[in-house]
Amino acid sequence: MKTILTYGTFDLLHIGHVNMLERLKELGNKLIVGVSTDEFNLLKGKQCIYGYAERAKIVGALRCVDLVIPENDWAQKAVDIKEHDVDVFGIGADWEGKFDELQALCEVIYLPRTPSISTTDLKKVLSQIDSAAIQKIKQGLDGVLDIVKALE
Ligand code: C2G
Repeated sequence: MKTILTYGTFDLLHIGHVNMLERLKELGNKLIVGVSTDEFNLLKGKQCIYGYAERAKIVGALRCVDLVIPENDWAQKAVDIKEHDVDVFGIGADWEGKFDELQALCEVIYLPRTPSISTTDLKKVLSQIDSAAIQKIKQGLDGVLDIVKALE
């Protein structure tokens, strides 16, 4: 049994997340994913759309994921690696070099991210859709008000 471990927020799960998780699973037989709790995300400066329970359930529903654990702090990785007898710690290349100290406990790899997709971009697109729709409704209502005024 070759166990792989990774961590992340996984808010608004998208193809970049799925590509990473599937690539990591291909490296072994068991993939454990530490999903950042809401409290830890505040420390990471992230405001999520989905709370921890939803994000953990969505990630856990992926065929390539065997176990989801909560990620409560930066320091738990070494404990998790020992507790789950992890062979490989893997994460996106945006973290290149940040977790090299874990090489004392297991193999550490940084995989390329999927380009041009991020939760931050998705949030921006969603907010623009909302405002565009609201603008259209407002224009329509203004038109109706003009007609009403003309009939007065
Ligand atoms: N990812 C990716 N391609 C993207 C976006 C994300 O490969 N376009 C990867 C990231 O590199 C990471 C994983 O998907 O390995 C989860 O990304 P995030 O949810 O943004 O998590 P992050 O903030 O990187 O949290 O202790 C480690 C942290 O909890 C990692």
